[in-house]
Amino acid sequence: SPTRKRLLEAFTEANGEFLSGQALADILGCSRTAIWKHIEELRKEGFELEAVRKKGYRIVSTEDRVSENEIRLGLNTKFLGHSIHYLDSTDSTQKVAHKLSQEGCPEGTIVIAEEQKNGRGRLTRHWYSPKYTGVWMSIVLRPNLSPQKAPQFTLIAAIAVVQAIEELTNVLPEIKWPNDILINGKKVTGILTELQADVDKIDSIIIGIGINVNQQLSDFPDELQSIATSLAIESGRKITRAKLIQCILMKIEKYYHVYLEKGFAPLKILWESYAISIGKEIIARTVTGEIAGRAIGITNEGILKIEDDAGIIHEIYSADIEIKK
Ligand code: BTX
Repeated sequence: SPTRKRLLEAFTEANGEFLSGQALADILGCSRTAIWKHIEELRKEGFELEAVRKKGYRIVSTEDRVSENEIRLGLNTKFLGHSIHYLDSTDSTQKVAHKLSQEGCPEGTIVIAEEQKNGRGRLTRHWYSPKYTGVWMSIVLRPNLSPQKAPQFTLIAAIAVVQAIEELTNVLPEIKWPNDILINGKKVTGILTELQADVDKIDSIIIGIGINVNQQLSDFPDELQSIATSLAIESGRKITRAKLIQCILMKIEKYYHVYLEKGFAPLKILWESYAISIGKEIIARTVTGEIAGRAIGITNEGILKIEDDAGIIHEIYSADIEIKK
């Protein structure tokens, strides 16, 4: 609610100092009893508030949460993230977003969870999503396009995530086609784009973004320790997840507009500037087999082109890529 938003802003400005009940009531134009009720609500959400007689209230420390209020405060988008579904724990935000989309939720709806018990990767893979340390988010878009365009949205999301990471940390991530973002060769982000569509028209696109943010290496299970990393490990400091989410949403919205107005061409160039596999010898493992050759670029559809030793160009829709040394 607007009152809650202003209350949070007042505490943010007070910067840890006390605000009296009367001062808050004046700022918000409501009774002291109403203030007390809002404070209780904030407490339930995980804000640590201290109340001292004759002094008033202050926020001792805001726990790092990605609740609706924290995402909303400072989010400068036109539509993206205006409807937020926040869950403390869920199976998979993709699953929730699919359901909301079928029920007709507005474009730009997002689902965010503190933890996923059954996070999904591509095919039947699992995405490890421990509590309070990452960004586990799904975004519903409803572009009026043919389903063939869907892979482009993975690439648009990847551009947004790379730029947001660059803006909030001192590290420079790279994109590995189609859906991985790496830092120093280790996976920090996975993107999963799924569709609800007819044969010729997209009903909704559901972009799932998983980012390892504040984990330490020992927080990862053994099998991930050599292949995964987090922003905290790479940058050496804790990152506020809500800020990262806001930054990503603003960039996705920006590039979505560019896309709708100018098509994929300007984004393709931007994407290629962050991609590591282009120009390299690679092996692409698809569900039907392996193709080895040189990655020569992506098509205007976002599909990878590989030229093999015989000079034949293969177009790959989805694969796991190994870059040869
Ligand atoms: P992917 O199939 O490309 O990658 C999955 C593989 O990545 C796993 O088999 C494992 O080896 C590795 N992996 C699993 N968890 C992690 C992790 N936390 N960090 C690094 N590597 C990992 C990538 O699929 C797409 C992932 C999308 C996740 C988002 S989270 C929000 C949304 N909800 C949901 O259920 N999935 C998406």
